[in-house]
Amino acid sequence: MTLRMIRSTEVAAALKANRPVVALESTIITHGMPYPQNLEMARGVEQLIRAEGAVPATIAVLDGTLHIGLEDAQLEDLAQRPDAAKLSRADMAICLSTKGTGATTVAATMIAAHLAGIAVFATGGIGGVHRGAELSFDVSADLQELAQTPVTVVAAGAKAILDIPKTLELLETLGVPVIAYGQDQLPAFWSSTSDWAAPQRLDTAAEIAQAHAMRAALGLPGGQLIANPVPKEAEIPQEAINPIIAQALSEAEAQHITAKAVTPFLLKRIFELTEGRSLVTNIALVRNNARLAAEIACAMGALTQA
Ligand code: PSU
Ligand code: MN
Repeated sequence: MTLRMIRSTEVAAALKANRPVVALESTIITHGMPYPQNLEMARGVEQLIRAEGAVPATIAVLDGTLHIGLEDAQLEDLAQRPDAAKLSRADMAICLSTKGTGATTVAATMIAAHLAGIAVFATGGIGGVHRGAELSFDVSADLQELAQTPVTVVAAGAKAILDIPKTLELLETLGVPVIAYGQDQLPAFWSSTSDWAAPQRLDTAAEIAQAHAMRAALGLPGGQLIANPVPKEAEIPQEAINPIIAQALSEAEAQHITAKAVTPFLLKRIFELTEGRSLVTNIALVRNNARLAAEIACAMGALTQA
């Protein structure tokens, strides 16, 4: 079997010229947000990255081909495909070999980005250790991926629907640096702060790029997680979101939602229960992460030229 991988015209040109590229995932488009806001978000994020002087590479599997960068018509089509699979590390090869179509999670996007030579990736929030994981064993494959694939992932912390302290413990065990950007506390996705201190803090994109390069110099596998707080004006404070998260979680339990369906179910219920406010915040934080990721990609480029 040969892997069919196509780089968009824009991405191919940027990689060839060693210009900064930022990878973007597609599960957030197909499973994380409703149409048409998902498409607007995806297009807007790509534009922001270009405005910062980098090139966006949205990653997905379309009819058995791994795409690194989507043309606009492909993006538009994917945003309206309810049948797109949710692909993590375990699912990617089968989707490709059976000529399927699917959107990549954080884990799968990291794998594809690394394969294509892209070192920075922006998303909303990574998957992590779910609440009640001591019984359900529900721990996202995103965490192990951060431990083994050398991509710097910019997120707004772990999604607040998760068990944040357990997620931090596991990331520490796996040797993944968790770096809050510009503050001491770990951000919690919809909220800019949480009750937990971040293990590390860095204040500039250049420092983040240097830390990425130093990990490689040490011969360490794996990436880094950058926890970038949602802008204050767009956040939903913890006191407001926590009871809604609790309700969504208890509904998921009552309806026996398990495995891959858990995260999309919770995001959808929180969207409904907040009457759309969670989506406004989600879009704001993704945009904020894209901006920082583009700055980091530019700083990495400056490092290799130095
Ligand atoms: N961030 C968002 N919305 C999402 C996700 C992240 O703002 O939909 C997706 C990512 O693709 C992440 C996945 O990898 O949720 C985690 O799913 P799970 O918990 O099943 O591993
Ligand atoms: Mn899971």
